[in-house]
Amino acid sequence: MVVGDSAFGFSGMELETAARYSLPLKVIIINNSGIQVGVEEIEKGGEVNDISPSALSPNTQYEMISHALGGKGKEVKTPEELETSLQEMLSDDNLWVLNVRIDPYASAKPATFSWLTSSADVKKPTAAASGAKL
Ligand SMILES: Cc1ncc(C[n+]2csc(CCOP(=O)(O)OP(=O)(O)O)c2C)c(N)n1
Ligand SMILES: [Mg+2]
Repeated sequence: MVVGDSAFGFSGMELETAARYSLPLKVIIINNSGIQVGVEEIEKGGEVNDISPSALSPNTQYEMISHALGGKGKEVKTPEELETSLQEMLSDDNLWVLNVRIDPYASAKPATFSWLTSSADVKKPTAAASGAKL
């Protein structure tokens, strides 16, 4: 399962379900420290009222939740670590969480599905091109 860091906040405790049923679920968290923007106020040590509710703490060790449940997990910060950690995770029969720390300021690639985003900078496919019938 590939999930954003904020989305993991919505559903992360389902890892307990996976652990309880001994399901070797593999979770890859794409961690950009929140919902796209706002982390700069946390990094500057800003006042609580200056911190956007869309920003999440960059140093949250999401992978430790898997350890707490008897699974395994790693924080990943480089492409090389991603490759070795993916290989380790996929050849292991445990519950796993990879906390993949990416640049919070990285721009998003254009989304393929127009219903997935309302960003003004995303070029939306036409109804014909997307195959939409409505
Ligand atoms: C159950 C549920 N609640 C709320 C939303 C609204 N929602 C869409 S994207 C999103 C947050 C996305 O943040 P993140 O998972 O960190 O991904 P990012 O955009 O940072 O890549 C939310 C709350 C949703 N889609 N589903
Ligand atoms: Mg995010």
